[in-house]
Amino acid sequence: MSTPEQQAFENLIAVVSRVAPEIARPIVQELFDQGRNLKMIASENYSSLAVQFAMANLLTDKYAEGYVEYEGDIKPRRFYAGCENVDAIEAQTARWACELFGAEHAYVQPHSGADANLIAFWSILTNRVEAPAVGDKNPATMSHEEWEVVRQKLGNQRLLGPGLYSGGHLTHGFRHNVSAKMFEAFSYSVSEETGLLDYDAIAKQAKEVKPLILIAGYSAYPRKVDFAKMRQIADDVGAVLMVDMAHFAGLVAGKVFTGDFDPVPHAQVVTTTTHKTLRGPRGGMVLSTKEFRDTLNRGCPLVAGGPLPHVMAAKGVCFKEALQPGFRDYAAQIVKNASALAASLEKRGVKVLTGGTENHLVLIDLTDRGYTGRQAEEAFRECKITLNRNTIPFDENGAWYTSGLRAGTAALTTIGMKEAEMDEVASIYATILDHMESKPGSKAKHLWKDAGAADKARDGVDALMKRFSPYPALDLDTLGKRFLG
Ligand code: DSN
Repeated sequence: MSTPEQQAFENLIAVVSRVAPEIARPIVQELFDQGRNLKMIASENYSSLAVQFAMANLLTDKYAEGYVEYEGDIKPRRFYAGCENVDAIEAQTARWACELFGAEHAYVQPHSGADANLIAFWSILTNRVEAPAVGDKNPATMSHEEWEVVRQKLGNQRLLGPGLYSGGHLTHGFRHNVSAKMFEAFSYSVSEETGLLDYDAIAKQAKEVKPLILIAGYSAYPRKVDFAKMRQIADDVGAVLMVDMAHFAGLVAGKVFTGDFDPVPHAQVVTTTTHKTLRGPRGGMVLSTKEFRDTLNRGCPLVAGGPLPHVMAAKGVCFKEALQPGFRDYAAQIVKNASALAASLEKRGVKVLTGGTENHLVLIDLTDRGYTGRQAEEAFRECKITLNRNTIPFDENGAWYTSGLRAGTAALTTIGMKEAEMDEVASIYATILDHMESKPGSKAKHLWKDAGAADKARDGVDALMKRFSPYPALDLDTLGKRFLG
């Protein structure tokens, strides 16, 4: 087989290999790993080769600090010369982002989701706190004393976001993250009885805390969020609603989450990554109403340095792919698969948090099994399934060992798996979980009750992955012979 993709991939690796075979080899090895293991980390996916190739070029060399206005004619506002091609890429990518999500504004420069959240925080702080305090003065020419008053105000604001143990992200106010150091941060939890968000309790807490920013969104919550309700809660206390849709951006783009469950019409600021369910390159983005457009566009110098033009190009390819009608079928299938996986697991006695899922992820509760999430994560990897351990609400094992597992279906859906395959996957999960040694309190490496179970699980994965390929346009045998020997 010699497709254009095969030739391009081989040539690209050959060029790298001439300089650094030590780097070329693990790149090719990763291709084999991702094709042989079940890829079930809920925040990962397989991007297309078009997305990947858009990043593998000289755009990485270009400095383009500043931004480009893209409404109507392109108007560059750069700190560097020679950015015409990057202007065209950034403008096109931002326009596609607005079209895909129905957003008023898109800032496509953030390098990651954490970066996007930091830029969003500072854009809100600049608009809502700094601008009224500064008035028509220029911060750069204010006296030290005058600026100190503004700076104290900026550093004296409150954030209310989902707790880490209730599915929130580190950047939503976790003490070890800068978000809890720059804000006085408060967390809301899911209900202890149902594991679900309790909007009345969040509203009550918001009235007590009176935050500048209310965050909605999650990294590990298996249900839809009612963003219309969250906006009402924010409005009632004068807060800005910021939604982190990093995990479910693909479900928003694919119109699985609509109406009250689509964050874009309800939140003033929406942040995301582009590499999870959205299936693009590793990167971030912020969408907003017009109110925050100008402060977001000044992400540099506000927070960020130079953008990554090669990654913006790949984001553009991703958005164009997601605008195709087939993406809606893909997004719908991700959720059908997660739901089928949850049901098949429960049928086999595996406890699933909240009894199921409405999105791309399933959270498995290991509390009664006598081993930790960390031990289970290792056992799964040994059986060729890559997923991650995760805290569950009110977890007594802490964030390192944990009592849960998080599994996502975005990547397996990309390679064509459907509900029938999810039943096979659930059967392999049950084989692993039911044959791990139960040693309550042990933090040591996991043990098997029956070593044959691991072989059985691995055979199950091999049988499945023989029928699916992440990159049908690539001939792995040829690549393996040439680069792995
Ligand atoms: N690390 C991502 C996740 O796995 O959810 C979020 O940053």
